[in-house]
Amino acid sequence: MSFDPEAQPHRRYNPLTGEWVLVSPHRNQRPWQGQNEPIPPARRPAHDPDCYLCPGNRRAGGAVNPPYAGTFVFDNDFPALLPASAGAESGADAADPLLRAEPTSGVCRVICFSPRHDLTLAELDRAGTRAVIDTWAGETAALGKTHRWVQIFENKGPMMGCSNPHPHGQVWASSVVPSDAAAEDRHQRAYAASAGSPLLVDYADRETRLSARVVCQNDEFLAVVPFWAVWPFETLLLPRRRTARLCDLDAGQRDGLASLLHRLLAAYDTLFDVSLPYCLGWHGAPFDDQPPEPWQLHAHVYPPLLRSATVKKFMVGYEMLAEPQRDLTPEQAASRLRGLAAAIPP
Ligand code: H2U
Ligand code: ZN
Repeated sequence: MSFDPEAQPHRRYNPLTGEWVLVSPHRNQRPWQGQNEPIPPARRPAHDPDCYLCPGNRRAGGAVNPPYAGTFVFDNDFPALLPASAGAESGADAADPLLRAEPTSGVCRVICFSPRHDLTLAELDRAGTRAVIDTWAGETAALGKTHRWVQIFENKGPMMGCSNPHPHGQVWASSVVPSDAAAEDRHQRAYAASAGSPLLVDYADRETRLSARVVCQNDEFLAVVPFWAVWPFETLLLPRRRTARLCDLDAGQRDGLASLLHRLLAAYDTLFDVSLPYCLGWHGAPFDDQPPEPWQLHAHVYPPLLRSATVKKFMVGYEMLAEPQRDLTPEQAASRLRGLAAAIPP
């Protein structure tokens, strides 16, 4: 770089999506001088008789949850996608290029991470985290048989639109590869075709060598604040070995991921003395007729907070009309998270 990225405004390129982010480090030389406002943790019971997701309780749709002891998956009672009905996929009308629509079908499920109403993913023990990873992998394999895209995600905290504090995530599987996944697909295929190796495998090598954006790592996984991060404390989780999809992770990788995920999420919870809200989701190779090799499995974690438990980053103004912008540099965010992650006991 022919400029000082610590002091001068510059743009950074996201090679996964083809989008740019404006970085304005001069606006925020000391990003942590803002007050941290601790919020007392809300104590929750281990079982809440009014929770739709707790074992043995009745859901909003009327079904009763079994007395589950590990993870528990059920079909969303209010799904955004519906299974294909006969002939529904053939109704696309391309007659007017300005008024395009196409039918789409799919399945939406809810994944309860634990029967314990009072825990978060960050607070599960390693066997509990591993069970969540196994469930994510199992759902990916099962739904990938009949859908092109399987999106695993967790919305955590009311700030991220999460409807219930019971630890849970979702899986939406669709007949089409959605827009963001399609962009990552195009960029990873184009990169692999010209470089001869997967984009995110090369990127992980680069970040391991440079270390400035590494938050934590072990033999199987790496967590970095990506060079092109948009959200202040955004991270990207990458396997060290070539792995196209969640269901391809072997036992050693799953254990490594469980331990890295715990360290990262526990560190996040110490950042602003609050159980950190975030959106976490996995991207792996689509289940289409293309070879999966250009893809490297990865998770994006997007926490919305900027300066304290109560000050979030707003994606407004320039972000909505021009392109995303950040003040705190990814290197500053990584350095802060790295310190917190190092203090988490294994
Ligand atoms: P979120 O907290 O991320 O919104 O996920 C909760 C999902 O659980 C939501 O999609 C579903 C909602 O439709 N749900 C049920 O399927 N049954 C219920 O009884 C409550 C919530
Ligand atoms: Zn509950």
